[in-house]
Amino acid sequence: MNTEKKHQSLMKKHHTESVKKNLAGVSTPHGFTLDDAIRSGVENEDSGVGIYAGDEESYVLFSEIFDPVIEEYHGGYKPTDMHTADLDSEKLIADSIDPDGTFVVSTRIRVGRNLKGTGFSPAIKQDERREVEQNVVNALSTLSGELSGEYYPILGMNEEIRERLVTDHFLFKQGDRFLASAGANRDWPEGRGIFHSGDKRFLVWVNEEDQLRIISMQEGGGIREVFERLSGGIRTLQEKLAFAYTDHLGYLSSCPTNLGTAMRASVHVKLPKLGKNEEHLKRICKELKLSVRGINGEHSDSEGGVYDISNKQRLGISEVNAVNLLIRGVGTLIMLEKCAD
Ligand code: ADP
Ligand code: DAR
Repeated sequence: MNTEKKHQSLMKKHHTESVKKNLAGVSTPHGFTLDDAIRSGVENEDSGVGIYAGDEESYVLFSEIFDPVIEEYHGGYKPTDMHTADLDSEKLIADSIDPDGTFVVSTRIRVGRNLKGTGFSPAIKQDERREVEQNVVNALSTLSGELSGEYYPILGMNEEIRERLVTDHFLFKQGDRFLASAGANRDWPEGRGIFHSGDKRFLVWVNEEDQLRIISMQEGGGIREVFERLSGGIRTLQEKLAFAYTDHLGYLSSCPTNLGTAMRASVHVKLPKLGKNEEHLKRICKELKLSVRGINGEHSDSEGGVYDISNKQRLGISEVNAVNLLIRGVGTLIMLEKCAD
């Protein structure tokens, strides 16, 4: 008999009889219901969170379940707390995460954004997704200098080019089973695409898990350059696009794990000695408020002793503070790697 306790997602934990009773029959302006929101966690019993928002109204109308999920995932963030944004690179504590250039292979910072008043990936209809794509592409055409580039729809993209972009960590694949259950893969690949600058150091994913993933990345540990490129791109885009934002939850994302800054700042870093005991490495990272991933995206494995290390906290922390936390944490990991046998 399988005696192993079934993993319980945050959704399952907070999907109480009161929630079921009070939210039955409630739907958002995009026709999104509680059953729609929890479907991913119901269909994927190994979900860690298991709930997605279909639009900004989901976080208000379904707050009886979203609030406790958010509070538990984001380290006690209360329904009355306020989020503050800060993209001032002057407050960064270092120019490079690895000045000697011996451990950090590459640095990437991404933020998620969704357009105000629209359906998010689990609820958006086909015509609205096309409209979002067009509005974003129009805004991308205003980027200049090192940020200027081209938009490439995935629909009709040469398969060899698409595969190479994914292998080289630039492009996204169709959503995983969690996103599929959430409805984010409907009409794939129509309305999805990638914008990138000539040097592929500035990229924007269109209509992946969020409507925009704005990305700055480069080889090495030059965190200040990566941050300033990203904040410059965000500044230009928000002159043309209105992003869904509230003082309480910051930038609104389809998955509640990405609220607030909606930022994941990551390095691919060589930690072969610490990696010999991955559970110990994960415990150290937890202490440092860092997440550990493999190097080919979420749910992937490490390769060659290289790990994807990033900030865990996204909400209730500013962008500069999240990046400074990564800088300090990776510095500690590199020191421990040097001391390890
Ligand atoms: P997200 O896009 O939500 O940050 P993923 O873990 O799915 O997260 O990463 C998306 C893609 O970006 C993957 O191909 C991954 O390998 C790549 N990636 C993430 N961090 C880095 C990094 N520091 N250097 C190079 N590629 C990275
Ligand atoms: N796999 C889902 C979502 C976790 C966070 N990752 C995102 N949003 N890509 C889960 O509930 O475990």
